[in-house]
Amino acid sequence: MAYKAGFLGLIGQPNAGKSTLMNYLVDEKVSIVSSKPQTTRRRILGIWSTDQGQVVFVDAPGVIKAEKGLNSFLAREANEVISDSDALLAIVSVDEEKPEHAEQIVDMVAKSGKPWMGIITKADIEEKAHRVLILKDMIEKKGGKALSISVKESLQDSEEREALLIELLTMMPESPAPLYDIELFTSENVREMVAEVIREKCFECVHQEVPYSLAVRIIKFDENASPIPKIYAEILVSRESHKAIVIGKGAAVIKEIGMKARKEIEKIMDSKVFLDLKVQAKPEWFENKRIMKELGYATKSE
Ligand SMILES: Nc1nc2c(ncn2[C@@H]2O[C@H](COP(=O)(O)OP(=O)(O)OP(=O)(O)O)[C@@H](O)[C@H]2O)c(=O)[nH]1
Ligand SMILES: [Mg+2]
Repeated sequence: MAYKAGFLGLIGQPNAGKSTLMNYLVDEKVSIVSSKPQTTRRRILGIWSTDQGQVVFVDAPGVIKAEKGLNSFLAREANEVISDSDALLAIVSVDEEKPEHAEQIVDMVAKSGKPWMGIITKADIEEKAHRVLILKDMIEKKGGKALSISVKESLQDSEEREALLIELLTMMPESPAPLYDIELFTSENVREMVAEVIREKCFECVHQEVPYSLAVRIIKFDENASPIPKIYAEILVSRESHKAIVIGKGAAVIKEIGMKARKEIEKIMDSKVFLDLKVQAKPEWFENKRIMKELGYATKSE
């Protein structure tokens, strides 16, 4: 078989399980996950390499419609992933509230004219299990192959994972060489991963509208500090009232964010680290082009 390599875009509604699926497929925590929608904000690559080829998964923000600010960036990212990928996965969850939303995703993907497949996620949720067949039927009627998956149950089964990966590889175009170094499992650098982990913990520890207008900026990243690496990061919020929420009573919330983030950063860096978090209110930071660019929330054309 000829060597194959390409980009496989993951398209779905917010919270459908795209990032979870990508992490499962590359068998590494590459993209952050939370129980809240709109967790992923820009495309994140997860790479799987084998002797026969390479699949570069492109995890995208969930598909939303928005004209302004940060959300319009999210909307554009999802659309660009559709046009830039070699093949697509339509990710639909059994717990999606509105069935027409799942259909809308499958339509978008089918319309692209690219090779595609439908993946039904969260098949382990018993009360919603009857939806697996309904979704399968809908996907097949639109001309795609459908597969249901539960990351919760499949986690241990590396054979099932391997079989799916091989199948996904067949959707990739022929390529003279891998697109990325075969040793890599992501194109993200450590600094970017650290910022995302901190943001993930904010999604976990802070509620209501606060996490949606919050961003994380690494201020100083001193890997060679003695005796342990030192990381200074800033949590940007858009209002003073949000700042108080992120800090919490007696700084309880920020301490929890810091502790949870540090544990995970230590795993990524394979070393103890010093982590300093500051919260800064910058009204409407998402209207500021320079900050948006610095955070990676700007497209090439901006
Ligand atoms: N029960 C169950 N939960 C799942 C499964 N896959 C994902 N989840 C949960 O669904 C939630 C959303 O998962 P994400 O991977 O962050 O979803 P996403 O599609 O990347 O969401 P956005 O980035 O916000 O668009 C998390 O709480 C996951 O733990 C699954 O197979 N079974
Ligand atoms: Mg995501």
